Amino acid sequence: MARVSANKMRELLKVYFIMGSVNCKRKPADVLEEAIAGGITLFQYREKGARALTGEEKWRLGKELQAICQKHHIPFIVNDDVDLAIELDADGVHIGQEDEPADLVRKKIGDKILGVSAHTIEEAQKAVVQGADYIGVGPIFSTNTKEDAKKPQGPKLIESMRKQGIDIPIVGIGGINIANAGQVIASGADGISVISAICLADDVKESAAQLKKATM
Ligand code: TZP
Ligand code: MG
Repeated sequence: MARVSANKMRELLKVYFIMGSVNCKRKPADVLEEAIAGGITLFQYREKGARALTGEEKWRLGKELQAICQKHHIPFIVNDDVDLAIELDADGVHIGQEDEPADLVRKKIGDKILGVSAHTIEEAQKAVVQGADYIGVGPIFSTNTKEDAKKPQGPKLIESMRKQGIDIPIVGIGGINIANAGQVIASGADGISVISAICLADDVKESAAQLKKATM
């Protein structure tokens, strides 16, 4: 397969749901099924933090969630763990600035989707050169989900990246919910990525659907 086109990537980023066992109060497979029913467009398996699964168990949950994504034709992205992404033959991988350099990851994964977290214009420019298909920008708003999150940047960061000519697909992340999702899109993002706004919602399907509406 060829590299995903930028236009296709922009579509996939609309409602990007990120989740691991640590984020869920219920069975992750059920949460994912409901989120897909609500209309999410992309999924990232992010098994991270205290009490995160490791080894065989991490692999097994990944396999289970990937099968659900495949059934519904939702691309399955693995966070950080390039080896796991290759082992599972995932659709892509998402890496941060502390992970292996993006150009080396690109060499390892071939045409799979490559996402890179970027917090500054310089990081964004570098990700483009190194072969990212999209960048994740944030935290936009304050978040309780990521323990080591940087200071919230507000939608202005995305706006200034666009003004400075960064035209790669961008997804905003961090503290995004139904009420503020529109601001993120208005700032120039192609989509929103969320953990708690879907994972911890009373009605997961409805919340995913409302988030989707907010991006249109
Ligand atoms: N990276 C920056 S903020 C964040 C990550 C993984 C956490 C996003 O979680 P939430 O619950 O949508 O704020
Ligand atoms: Mg990382």
